[in-house]
Amino acid sequence: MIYSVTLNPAIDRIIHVHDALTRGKNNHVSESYNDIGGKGTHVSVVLSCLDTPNIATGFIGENGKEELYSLLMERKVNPEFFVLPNRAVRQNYVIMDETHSGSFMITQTGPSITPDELGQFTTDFTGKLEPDDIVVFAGNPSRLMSPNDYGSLLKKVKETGVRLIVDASGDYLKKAIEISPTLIKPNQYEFGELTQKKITSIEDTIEVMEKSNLSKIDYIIVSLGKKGSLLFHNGSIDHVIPPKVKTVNDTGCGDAFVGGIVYALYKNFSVEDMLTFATSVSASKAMQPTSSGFVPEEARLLREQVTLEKIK
Ligand code: TA6
Repeated sequence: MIYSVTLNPAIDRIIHVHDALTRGKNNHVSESYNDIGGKGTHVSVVLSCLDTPNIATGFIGENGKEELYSLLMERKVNPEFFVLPNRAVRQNYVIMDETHSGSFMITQTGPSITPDELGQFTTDFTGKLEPDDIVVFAGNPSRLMSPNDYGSLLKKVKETGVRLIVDASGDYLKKAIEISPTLIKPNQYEFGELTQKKITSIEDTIEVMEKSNLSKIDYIIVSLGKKGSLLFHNGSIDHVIPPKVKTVNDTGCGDAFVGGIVYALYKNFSVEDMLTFATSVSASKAMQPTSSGFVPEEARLLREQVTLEKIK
């Protein structure tokens, strides 16, 4: 089974405004709608779009649970979250204007989790896991959870023998690499923060990677936005370049990419196929007005425009 773990899911309130979003001015809404927020949840939406059974888990506030569950089930995702009584699902705001130069993301902190609840979730979740499962922790927990608590949860999950994929940032990513997960996918900025190095180019990324002590991690994918992604695996380095698409909503493109990677690992694709597939999924996501989801047929056509370069 594939499990996506979102420790701090959200409902995204997506708002389009006329003209350019401007301070001090009354910005008029042209359109607004809601979608699934959080990152693991988006990985599950991609897998369900590909008719691949998966379970979306993590923590969820009691208030707002029904709305998020119905959004997930509309997308054929099977939610099995640990419910936090008397607390609310966080709401994030994704604002887009007519400049089409990317979204504004405003995110809430999310609910607190008691040590007992964390302990109970850890026991329940690790008790379900089988060694041939794939587990994806995507998105940071709420800032109310310490990196140490996050790290010990990951450690207990890793000890079950599953393939563990982590998409996190900052101190949470630092904690994750201590347990050598199967795959991490920092973006250029997060990789720079992790290695304490200023990274501005593909060459910088390769140089820093080759000097780093991250070799115990099977797959390291550094996403570079429109410049594509670099995959470091077994001493080889591959660079994938995405197709040019008309971006409608860039929110969740990184999550969709991770969803494509997970599907490819599950289907035992070659690393080349894994990269081109995930890149086409992410490109199709960019063309959607929502935060999550993609169109498989569209991704299939876009994949022909994806470029792969073997660097080493
Ligand atoms: O990656 C997109 C997204 O998951 C949005 O749906 C939005 O909810 C936000 O990012 C949440 O990010 P965070 O890092 O706060 O978990």
